[in-house]
Amino acid sequence: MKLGIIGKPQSGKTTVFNAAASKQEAVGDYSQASHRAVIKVPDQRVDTLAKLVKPKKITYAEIEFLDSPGFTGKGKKTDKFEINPDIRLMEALILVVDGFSSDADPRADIQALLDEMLLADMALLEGNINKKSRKMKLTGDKSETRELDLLKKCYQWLEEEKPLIDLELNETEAKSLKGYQFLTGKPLLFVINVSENDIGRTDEIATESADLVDAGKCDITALCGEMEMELVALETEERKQFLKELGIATPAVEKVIQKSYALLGLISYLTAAEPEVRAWTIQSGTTAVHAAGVIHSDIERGFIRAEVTAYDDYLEHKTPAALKAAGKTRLEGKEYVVRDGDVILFRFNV
Ligand SMILES: Nc1nc2c(ncn2[C@@H]2O[C@H](COP(=O)(O)OP(=O)(O)O)[C@@H](O)[C@H]2O)c(=O)[nH]1
Ligand SMILES: [Mg+2]
Repeated sequence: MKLGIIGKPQSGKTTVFNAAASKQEAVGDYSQASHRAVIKVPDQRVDTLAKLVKPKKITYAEIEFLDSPGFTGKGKKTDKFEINPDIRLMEALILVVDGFSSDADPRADIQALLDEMLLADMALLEGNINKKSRKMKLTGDKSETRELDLLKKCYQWLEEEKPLIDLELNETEAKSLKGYQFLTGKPLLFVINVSENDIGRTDEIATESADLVDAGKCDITALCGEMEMELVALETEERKQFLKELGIATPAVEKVIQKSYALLGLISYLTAAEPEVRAWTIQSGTTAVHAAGVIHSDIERGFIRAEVTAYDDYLEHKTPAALKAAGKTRLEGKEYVVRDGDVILFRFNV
């Protein structure tokens, strides 16, 4: 999963990035530097299975974070968008909003960021519409008429201040738009970055602005980036203690990851064998045979069956033999729809 961190300058993007990726990049320096990191997704299920199976290797799912400047936070009043093209390649965007400074106005900032994303996509569309129209006029080539019409339809949609993720497209249309990587076509997670004093009010603060975002494709959460950044610098035990004292059940970074998974409709299944215990990320609704393909195309091609155990049953019975004896391991065929937390052993033949 690739997550882009954007927002206006000094909103705490790099702070949140550091917290998410356990990095120590400079914060508060007004620099326009981009940072990139790949992290292992914390997953208790992987840890627990590893304790039971004692594998040679443990592999977590991975997330790539890209912290990149690019928004002014001036909304419609802005006159330039210099978005790092790499941001367009991210699957979902995390928009960091200042909720800590004395003149913080999260609602206004969220609206401004939404406006700015609309304008950035409109600018991209306009450029392409002009280019295509000109080319068609010069060459008389009509082959791109359909795409041009589609781009115009998108432009009109944005003019009505609606994000492209809400525009219904058929498969062909979706395919021809994919390459443009429109910002408003991506799921968004707004992160309101609050001060230490408000650490106990994060839910309340998130709720105050929740009406601005469209549930399902957008989500909103609040955290204290600075505190989270300090947390990751601590040793595991120290961190646990610290969290407990603050009355925090899960570090906010994990919440951000969970919400991003949910927005993208992603789930994980697990494999638990002696060579390796591993989490695999798939789109929710994926069938067993395609889930197998995430491991290797040979397993998909030569798929015979999937031996599936629910994670909770695995915890209760602990070994494959006990699971089989208790009838907790099911044999499933190609069309079985994999669930989050399924522990799967694929049988295949190539
Ligand atoms: N009080 C407080 N200050 C923060 C928090 N997060 C960031 N800051 C401060 O805001 C400034 C900008 O942070 P930075 O991460 O560099 O913002 P960026 O420009 O969006 O990358 C720095 O001085 C940070 O120390 C926070 O959660 N609480
Ligand atoms: Mg920064």
